Amino acid sequence: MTVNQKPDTFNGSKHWPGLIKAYRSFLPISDKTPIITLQEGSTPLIPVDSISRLIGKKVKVYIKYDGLNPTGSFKDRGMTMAISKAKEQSCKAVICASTGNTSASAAAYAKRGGMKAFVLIPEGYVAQGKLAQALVYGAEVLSIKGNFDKALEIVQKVSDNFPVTLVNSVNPYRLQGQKTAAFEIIDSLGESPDFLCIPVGNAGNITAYWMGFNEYLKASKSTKVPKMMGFQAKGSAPIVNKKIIKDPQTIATAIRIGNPVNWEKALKVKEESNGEFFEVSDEEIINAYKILGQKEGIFCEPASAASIAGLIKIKERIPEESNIVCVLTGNGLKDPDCAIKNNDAIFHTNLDPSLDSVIKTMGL
Ligand code: AN7
Repeated sequence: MTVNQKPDTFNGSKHWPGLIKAYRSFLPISDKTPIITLQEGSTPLIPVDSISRLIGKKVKVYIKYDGLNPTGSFKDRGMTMAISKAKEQSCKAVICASTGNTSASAAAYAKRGGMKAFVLIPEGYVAQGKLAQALVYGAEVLSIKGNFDKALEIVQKVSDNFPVTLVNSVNPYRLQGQKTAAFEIIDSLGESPDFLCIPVGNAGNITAYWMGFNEYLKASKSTKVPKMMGFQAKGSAPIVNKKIIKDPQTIATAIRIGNPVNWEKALKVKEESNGEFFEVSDEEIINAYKILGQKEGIFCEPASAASIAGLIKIKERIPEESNIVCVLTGNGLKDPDCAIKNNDAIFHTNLDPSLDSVIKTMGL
């Protein structure tokens, strides 16, 4: 199986129109829906040979680099749908709880659609890049002295009682948009992979991918579906441990979630796909994060590296010659603090600004 080049024309034009127009016939869109888009989607599927070699057994590993979406995460796939439908329903304001990426995406798309965006975030646990985005896109940011799960509880009540649309993944349009990532993988490979490895927080994305793989199977675009392998961060792994985590902890703040809203759906995905859930430690996450950076030139945020960390952890279970796609959900630039603290670079500082000192330091 080889990766097909994306066609360089789309409906006769060289311009990718965004995922709603590209996959319109698979989405709940009518002629009346105003399409609010930043031309999200069409992200690269990149072979990562150093990871393939690490797994061995002639497997082929690809990453779906969804950190290359307009606001740097997969959330844009769901947000173009959620905000377009909110606009269709004449909504004036949206709200979400977020570990960071949803707030950045909601803010960007709401503003593009001429709406207000309110975002609730857990104080002290949102990576700097994500907070910067929400502020620059002009969201109203409400930072609470509590975790994501508490924030979600509050925004659900706000949207139940006030004319503000909830754009967390309980909004069904979010998953509709996110399922297009599965379409793109099959469009690139010409077939479904054997395994999909994906980080799990609220378990919306794993649910959306499973929907996408099944819809493409039904449309005869593929002949099989993958085993869905979900990875949670140790310390924030309620599904793996079969219990709500009151005070979730992990370096991967994006998936620092103790009571996933799509928990039941995730269990169904696991069962139907013959998949499995595992937890990966912060150490395993950072190891995968560094391999991607140093060996592949790919920079993702720590939560995303959980998919690669998970694959490495379960490599004994992977059969020979499997095709595996690992989803990299968010861009590395989202979390510069993590990057600065966790790398093996040689970084010389305080040098004299002279040719001599530079040459000497370089060992030439
Ligand atoms: C990079 O932004 O929940 O399992 O509020 O940002 O669908 O929740 C983020 C989740 C994986 C988990 N990777 O996806 C939020 C939020 C990244 C993420 C997940 C998130 P789900």
